[in-house]
Amino acid sequence: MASNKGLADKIWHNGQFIPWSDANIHVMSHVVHYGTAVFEGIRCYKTNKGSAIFRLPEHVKRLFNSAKIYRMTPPDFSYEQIYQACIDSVKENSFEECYIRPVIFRGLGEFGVNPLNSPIETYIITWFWGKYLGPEALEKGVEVQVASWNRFSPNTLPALAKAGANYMNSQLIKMEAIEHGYAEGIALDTYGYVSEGSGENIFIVRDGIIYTPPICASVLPGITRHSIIKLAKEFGYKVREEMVPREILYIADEVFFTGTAAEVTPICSIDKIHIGNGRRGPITKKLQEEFFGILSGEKEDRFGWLQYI
Ligand code: PPE
Repeated sequence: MASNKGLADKIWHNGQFIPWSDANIHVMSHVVHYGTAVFEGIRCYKTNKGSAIFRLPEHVKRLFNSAKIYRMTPPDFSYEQIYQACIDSVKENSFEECYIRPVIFRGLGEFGVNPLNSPIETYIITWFWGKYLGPEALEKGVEVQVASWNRFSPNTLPALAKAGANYMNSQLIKMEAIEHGYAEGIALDTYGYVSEGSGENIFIVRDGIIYTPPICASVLPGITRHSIIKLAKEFGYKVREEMVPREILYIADEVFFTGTAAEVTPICSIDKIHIGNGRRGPITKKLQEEFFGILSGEKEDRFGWLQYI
């Protein structure tokens, strides 16, 4: 593993590897003032057949989609080059497992809201990132609250773009949860339906049927979400992407979060109301075992999700 306490020694910047300590930007950069960034979060896992990146094509595609929405597609780098640069970043830093964070932003150029005259900078950062919601979360589950903050309304900040500025909303949700002693918050959309966590999608199990909010509920179209839907359907469960009223959360049999960082994390209580028996539920466990089984190489990668490096 790389030195630097789990941080990469080298960071990819506009086609070249530079030392960690040189990866700095000017305070007048557009992104600093206006949040002009789109990014990805990807995990590389240590499998029994070597290191492998999980669903790299989908992540790079989403990065380019986010950039397209904000008219900041890197002029000098193609999808294929960024794809390869993610693989190279893991190799260059000798990571066996790590988190990969490509970020595209507007740098130092013309000042003022208009972003078009500020250059597009692309970086790929890697580091070791452990369990997102605490070491015991995957088994014991987390205690969460419904946030007082909503996700953004349609046609305000585009939820389908993974943009830096969206995370100001996430930060409000997260800080409130932490202040109240919870691990995370679940935000509703502006119509009052369940949306997602500050950095995770959400699934609800009720009477053997699995529900998750549709993409029009101000959610990020999660790649883990997509993977869990696939696995659940393969097991024969009915999966419904439909609007979820808040109170279904409290009377659900199981609720869990999904995300690259959070992986598949059970939720044991919401607003101090126990979910099911207050422990990780059987369907959550089954999906976790299948998910982590593929990521460790123990179960067959029948969907071609792993890119060996
Ligand atoms: N919703 C939000 C708002 C979100 O940020 C993420 C990922 C997801 C859903 C799940 O998407 P996916 O990773 O494709 O399954 N959040 C990333 C950033 C977390 C952070 O704290 O930074 C992540 O999990 O990598």
